[in-house]
Amino acid sequence: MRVLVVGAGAREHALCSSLARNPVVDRIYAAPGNAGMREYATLEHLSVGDIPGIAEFCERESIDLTVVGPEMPLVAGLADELLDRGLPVFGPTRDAAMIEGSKTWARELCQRHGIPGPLFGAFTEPSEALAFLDRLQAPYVVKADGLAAGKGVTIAESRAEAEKAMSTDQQPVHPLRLCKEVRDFLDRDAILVVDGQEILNYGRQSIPTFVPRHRLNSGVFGTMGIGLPFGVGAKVAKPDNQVLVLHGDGSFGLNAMELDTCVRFNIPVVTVVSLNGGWTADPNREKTGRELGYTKFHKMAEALGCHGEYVEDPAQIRPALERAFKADAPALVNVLTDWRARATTAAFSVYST
Ligand SMILES: Cc1ncc(C[n+]2csc(CCOP(=O)(O)OP(=O)(O)O)c2C)c(N)n1
Ligand SMILES: [Mg+2]
Repeated sequence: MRVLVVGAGAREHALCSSLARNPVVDRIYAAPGNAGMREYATLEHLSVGDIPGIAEFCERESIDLTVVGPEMPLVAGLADELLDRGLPVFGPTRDAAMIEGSKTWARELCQRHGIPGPLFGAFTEPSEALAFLDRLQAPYVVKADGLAAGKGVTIAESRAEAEKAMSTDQQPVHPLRLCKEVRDFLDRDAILVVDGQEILNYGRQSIPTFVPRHRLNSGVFGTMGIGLPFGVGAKVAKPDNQVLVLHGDGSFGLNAMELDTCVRFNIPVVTVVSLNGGWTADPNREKTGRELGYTKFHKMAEALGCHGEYVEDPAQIRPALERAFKADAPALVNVLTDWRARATTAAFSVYST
């Protein structure tokens, strides 16, 4: 039997490895597959969305069974096309795949057929969504509609508590307040880059982005320093979108001279530095080598030809952001933040900075 596996991820790798153990399977193809699957399958340069291409390949190579991994081609009708041509396929038709194609559709289906599920609402207007939340009790689960595609969920423990923590006008500025100002300022299609540790964790927890690929992070604990370079690349790729890089002061220092690149090539990225005076927070003043001092990055930026802002008062963050985005030049907003503010996160490993 000749089998084609459509997809390129870990799921499809597992499918190939299981199929390979079946004695009736003589040959496996993967479209497009990945390098790890070579052990089991012949890789074909076909994208998962190329429905006619996949169907023609099946006919040409006399494929006996096609196994489809990802939901995107299923929702686009790959199984329907293969069935129309009399080609056996393991995977739901377009209509059936809709259950993975839209969360709203899936929830409505469950509701129609009395399948137990949580109370839910689907909204396109933020104000309506917020009004709905007022009727519920925390925690809330928030999901974006559209292809499931492993987008995940946001679980909000308490809206009021979160907003309260983010609204504090303490000085030095709490990083969450800085995040709130950034969140409230950004356009919906803004590109956000965050790098550092505390500020990355706070930012991840509190500033949403709404457009696929409009968020670039430095990862869980790694590749620190890529914030500004990512921002430069993003602004070159999408000059008409707001590009804001939210940086820890330590991580910013690693590639700070990219401000000069911005000036030389006229790339008006806005960098906001959470100036907490060191690597990560240190509430008990116990970390050796943590202190970096309070570098005048805004002065450095000005010296290089950027627009520079220094902010200590949380109420001044927004006006500074407005001036930075209007400056028509690369800009840096240096915000003095609290060295004690340590973000709480789920532990990924025993390693901690
Ligand atoms: C190149 C590199 N070096 C070291 C680390 C370890 N590390 C992760 S976050 C961090 C401190 C970040 O400090 P800062 O950028 O000031 O952000 P803050 O946590 O203070 O908000 C360090 C040292 C790393 N991830 N990457
Ligand atoms: Mg820092």
